[in-house]
Amino acid sequence: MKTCLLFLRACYVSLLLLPATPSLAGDIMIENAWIREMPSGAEVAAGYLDITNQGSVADRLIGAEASGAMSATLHHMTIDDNGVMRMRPLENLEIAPGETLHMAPGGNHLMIMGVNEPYEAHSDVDIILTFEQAGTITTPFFVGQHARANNDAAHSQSMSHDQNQDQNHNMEQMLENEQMKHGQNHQHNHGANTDD
Ligand SMILES: [Cu+2]
Repeated sequence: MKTCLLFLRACYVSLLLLPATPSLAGDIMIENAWIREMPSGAEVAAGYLDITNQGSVADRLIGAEASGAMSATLHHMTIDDNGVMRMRPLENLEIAPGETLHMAPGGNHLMIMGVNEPYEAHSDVDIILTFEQAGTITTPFFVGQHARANNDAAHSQSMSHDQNQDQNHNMEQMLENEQMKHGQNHQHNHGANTDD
C-alpha cells in the first residue's frame, strides 16, 4: 500500500515538471518545443526544439508550417568576429541516427514570419514539421521559455541571467530588422546555405 502511494505521488510530481509530452512520428521524437514570447506589435517569432532520431537511418527536417503565420523556415544563427549576429536560411537540417539535434537560442531555429496576431504568452501554437523519412508531425510549441530550455541555454553559453536577458532583447530587435531585409532581399537569399 505504501509503495502504491509513493508511486502515485511520483507520477503527480513528474506531470507538474514536464509541461509537454514528446511528439512522435516514425523514428522521430520532438521535445521541449517552445517559441520565444513576442513583444506586442511583433510579426516575427523564433521557435526552438529538440529532435531525436531513434531510427537507424538519417532523417532531415525539410519544412515547417506555423498556424497563424505566413511562413516558418529553418535558420542558422552565428556571431561573427565583430560580434554581429547573422542569420541565414537552411534548406534542411539532418538528424543522424541515434542523435538529438538541439535547436536552441544562438544556433538553429525556426523563423516564423508574418504572424497575424502575436502569439499569446503561455499558450500552445501548433507547428507542422515535415521530415524526409518520418513525414509530418504536428507539434504544440509552448509560448514562453521552458524551464528545461532555459537551463540548456544557460548551460551552453555560461552566461549570467542579466546577460541572457540582454541577448534576448538584442535578438528581438534583430528579428525585426531581419523581417525588413527579408522583404527586400528575398531572392538574394536563395541558396545561401551552401557557403558554409
Ligand atoms: Cu532567423
